[in-house]
Amino acid sequence: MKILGIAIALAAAAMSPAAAQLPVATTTTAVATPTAAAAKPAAPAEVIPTPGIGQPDGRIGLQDQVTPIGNEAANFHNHWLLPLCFGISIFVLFLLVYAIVKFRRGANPTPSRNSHNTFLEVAWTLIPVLILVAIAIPSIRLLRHQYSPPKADVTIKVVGNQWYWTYSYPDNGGFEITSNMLKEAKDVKPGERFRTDADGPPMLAVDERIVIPVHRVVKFIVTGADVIHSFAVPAFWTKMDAVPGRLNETWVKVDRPGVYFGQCSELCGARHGYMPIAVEVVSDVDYAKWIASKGGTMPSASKPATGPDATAVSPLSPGGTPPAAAPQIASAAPTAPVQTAKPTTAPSQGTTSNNH
Ligand SMILES: [Cu+2]
Repeated sequence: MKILGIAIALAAAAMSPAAAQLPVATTTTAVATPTAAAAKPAAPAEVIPTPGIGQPDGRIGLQDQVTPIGNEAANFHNHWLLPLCFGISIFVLFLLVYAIVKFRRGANPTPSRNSHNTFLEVAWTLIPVLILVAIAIPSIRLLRHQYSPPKADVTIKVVGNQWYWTYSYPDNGGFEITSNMLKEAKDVKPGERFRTDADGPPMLAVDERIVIPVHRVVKFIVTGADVIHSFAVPAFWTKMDAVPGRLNETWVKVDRPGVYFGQCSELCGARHGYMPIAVEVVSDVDYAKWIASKGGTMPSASKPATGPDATAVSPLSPGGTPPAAAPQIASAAPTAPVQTAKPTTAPSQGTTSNNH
């Protein structure tokens, strides 16, 4: 009910020009602490995207996969489904051409009177059944792996909005970031931030990336604030609808650090094509630094989780719930309110987007 309430509030707010302000305001109250005056720790340097990894580069086929599920699914597709489709298509084409040529009227003035052939009938029933079984077994195995996720180390709530994404980190103090597409230099007002190649390709780069730790199980809880969106990152083999009033869940475990791009994949209105997704995958240490720079806390962190051993001694998530996070916020020294952690970003651009 609480989530539904938030969704309704967001939907209502989306009708006013101040829509994008709301998530920020809510977040600020959530993490405001007596330590608000403390200096904001520096965020780790932004990761530069690698061309051809986590983004389209003109090649035909699937993007290189960086999750175990993605690898399993891509292997199934590339080495089993695709050859099978190709083989069946070629075989049917051969039969067609063979029948057209061999049994043409000119070569057969007296047509054959055959109507039954037991061997052929058994074969053309049995072989397709075997092919379907051969597809079903790896397919169901893949589904089982996909839908039985390991225990999550990090949980992130993903909300689709017209037309930007907000991400909140309930395990890390509940702060929220708003992610807007970066415009090209020619499209911005003087002084406004624009896209550079360090941010990513045009139409995919965003001002605030989601940051997740490498080799960790990250659970995404996905919902929509206004209409149905879809949270999709091709290199992770992830695509999950963001439906208002409903919580969907998906997960990833990324094997290599880097930046991976995706897009909203459900037609959601006029600027559907302008709400990309960018995920930055970093080491545990950099993840803890980034969390601290946003005013968040690491679960069960009695000391600031910025040292090299910090994440080694404290697992990223003990399965903590939001109430458990409250004392952690108070005990973590280098926190700052999220408002100060977002100097250049979303609210203004979010509002701009809505005005288009
Ligand atoms: Cu959308």
